[in-house]
Amino acid sequence: PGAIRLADYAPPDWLVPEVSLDFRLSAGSTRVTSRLVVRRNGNHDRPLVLDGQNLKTSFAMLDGEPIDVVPVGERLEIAIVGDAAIVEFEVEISPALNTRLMGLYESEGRLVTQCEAEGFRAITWFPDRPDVLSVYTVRIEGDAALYPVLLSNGDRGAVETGLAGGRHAVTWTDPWPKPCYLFALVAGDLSALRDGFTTMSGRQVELAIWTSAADVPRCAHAMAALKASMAWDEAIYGREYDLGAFNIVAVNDFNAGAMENKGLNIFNSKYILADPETATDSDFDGVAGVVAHEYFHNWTGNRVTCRDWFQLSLKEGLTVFRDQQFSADQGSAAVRRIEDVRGLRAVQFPEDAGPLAHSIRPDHYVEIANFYTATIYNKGAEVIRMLHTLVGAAGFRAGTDLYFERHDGQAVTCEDWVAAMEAATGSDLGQFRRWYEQAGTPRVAVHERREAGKVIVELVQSQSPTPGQAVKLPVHMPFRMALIGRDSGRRIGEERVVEMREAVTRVEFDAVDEPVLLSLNRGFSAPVIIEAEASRTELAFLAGHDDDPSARWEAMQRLALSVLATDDDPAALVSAVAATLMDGTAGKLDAAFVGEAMLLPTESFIGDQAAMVDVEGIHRRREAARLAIATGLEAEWWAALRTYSGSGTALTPAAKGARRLANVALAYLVGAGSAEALAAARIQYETAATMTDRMGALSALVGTDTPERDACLADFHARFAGNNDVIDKWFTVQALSGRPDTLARVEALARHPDFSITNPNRLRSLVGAFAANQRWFHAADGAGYRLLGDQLLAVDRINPQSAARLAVPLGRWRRFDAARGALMRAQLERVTATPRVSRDVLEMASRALV
Ligand code: B3K
Ligand code: ZN
Repeated sequence: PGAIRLADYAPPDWLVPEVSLDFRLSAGSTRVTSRLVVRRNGNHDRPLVLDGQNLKTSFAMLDGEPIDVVPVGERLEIAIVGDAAIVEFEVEISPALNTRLMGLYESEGRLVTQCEAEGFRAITWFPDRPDVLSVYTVRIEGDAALYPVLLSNGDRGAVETGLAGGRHAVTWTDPWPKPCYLFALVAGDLSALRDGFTTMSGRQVELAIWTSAADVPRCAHAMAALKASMAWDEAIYGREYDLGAFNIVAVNDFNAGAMENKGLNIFNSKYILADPETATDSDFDGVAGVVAHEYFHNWTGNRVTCRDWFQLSLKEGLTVFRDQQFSADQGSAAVRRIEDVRGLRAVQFPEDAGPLAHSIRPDHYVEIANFYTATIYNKGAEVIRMLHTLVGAAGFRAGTDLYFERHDGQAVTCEDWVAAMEAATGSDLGQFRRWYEQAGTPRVAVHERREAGKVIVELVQSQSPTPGQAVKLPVHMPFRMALIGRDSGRRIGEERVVEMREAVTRVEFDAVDEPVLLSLNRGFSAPVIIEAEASRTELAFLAGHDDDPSARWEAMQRLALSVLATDDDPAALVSAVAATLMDGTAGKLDAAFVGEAMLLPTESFIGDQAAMVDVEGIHRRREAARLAIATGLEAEWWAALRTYSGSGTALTPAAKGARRLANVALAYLVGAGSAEALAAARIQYETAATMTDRMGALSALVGTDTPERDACLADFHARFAGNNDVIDKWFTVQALSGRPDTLARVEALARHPDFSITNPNRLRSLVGAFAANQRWFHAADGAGYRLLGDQLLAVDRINPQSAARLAVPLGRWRRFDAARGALMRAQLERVTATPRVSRDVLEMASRALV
């Protein structure tokens, strides 16, 4: 399939200032009539080009006269003589048969839309590109019993009741011009949790979160997060909401996490529904983070949108950064930053190091759905964060103000964003723009020496080639660093923000009379890989003393990686863990940080550090270290469990931190294997007041070979039968198990009546999770790869977007030994050789093979 190139971008030949849509809903066959006011854009004689997919067109009219339309593939050309015209269509679509979950589809009897990136073309003929902005009027008519609630973007207008055949209708108008990817419609039997918000200029906004009647109480956390987000965006960015209503709908079948449709956000229910009984602390954080993210898109995405899909990070990187800032402000900023960094390194770094590497502004793609990646989102957010660090909070605000002032109502580019930042702050971001073009993770090698008492540090940046990009130039980045006294354990002097630009940057610290250790890339100020020599003693010291939480956590990670890379006695790690744990119990560190620091790097992350992943060796050494930490500190873990458990259901940072640390303690205790620990886990499982604690006990038990494990797994399934988000957890916890029978269990679970490949969450909960289980997904005989290949091909016929995501883990084949690599490639080749495989999957599998 042909690639689409940034270099080929041309502005739209025709604009569509106004659209009216009329939906006559029915699950089997929905009729959509459309009326487009089109206007020639510029001086040319090219036809109007429209996109359409799976549309049964019953009539077309140009300026009121019927015309014959003959689509070529998924495009339709209409020759127009004047400079403006009215184009009308009636098409028929089938939501019930739409398993791709793009366009209008059915989920649990409701009708919902997903249009980003290119789903609107499955609803009606339209120039389906983000730089065509229109004002929409939408009439929705449907059976009043089946679809009592009818929602679309904007504000509700006329309501028609008592129509023939038990039907009713509602008309919505959205005054804000928007690209069609932000169009949304929802119809169904829904109940709302309602609330209100008064904006900074005193306007009233009606808020509603729609779901089934039974789930309404589970929307309270999302509602609180929505109100907090609205207030935060006013306080921090001066951005006010701009409609009289804000609606959110939770649905169970959804490809992504959520969607920022103007005034009508549609969410994967996983990111709305939460109560202590069914959601873990991290689920609660996920709900708040995604609600905030989608809300923040109202300005960064909707009011100012993307010119073309190459600019996706313009809205996504910026909006992720904004939601990260928001979450940091709401809870423990330090722990939040560590979690973001951990996520970035777990997913984005490997992406940047493999065949799927691309820059945050790619220059070509085959299927845009494949570019909703950790690079666009999370590395994109890191790039924005660096800008924030370079220009400072006030400069950044001046930059965003100017960006909104210049571009409100426009579809723009990453260049427009950087230019606004530059103009508002007077800074030179010329070299900084390379971050938008270059793929791959830069490395920074650190060399340190003393000259006349002064500490001289040389930072050397370099970057390996990535597919299609052989030459890399040095990038401009802020590198925060400080000195820590090796005797005093205190920071010496001020922290420095070094602006690296050249390949080599020399940094000089004034003479100090104490030996020092370097605290590097504090706050993870630049998304790079650090190469610095440090002994285990030095790392242990920094893990106990660095005054920057990210750097302190990083020292512990580096120490763990150093120990786990060898068969050495893990004693150094055990004592560093003990010291941090003691600092926690003594109240010197908060529990959430301690819980975070106690977690060993995952097997995948350990694997990422070496040129070749030693699957069995990593598992064996990590298990041995876990056992050493568990048995060496058994008394301390019991003490921690006693100190930190019983924090109830509160969602304060302190209570969440306590639960985290208590569950880490429980996991180590179960790992040490005493009967008392198993009994404690069983009791915690049974008496848990929160899903965090119930899941904590279940995860600890699931790796054991005990009757407790089987009893708790069975109870969990029975207890939460019918609750989709919780049953997903039941699949995931088993797919991630370290037990040797995991593969067989996953195979059996794939045949379980609750398993379904049509539901993206369920598919991810089992197959996606299993692919992250390094030890058993990478079983030497290739059975894990085969399972993934089978699932991928089965899903592809139903939902190509879901299927394409499953190709990613196989793309890491170069990092494994020849035998495994061949088995992984064999699955990718099997996929590319399958007839009628989707464009989504074909692109991913072919890129993964390179
Ligand atoms: N903008 C949507 C992404 C939809 C994904 C489509 N494949 C969600 C978000 O980033 O907010
Ligand atoms: Zn987004």
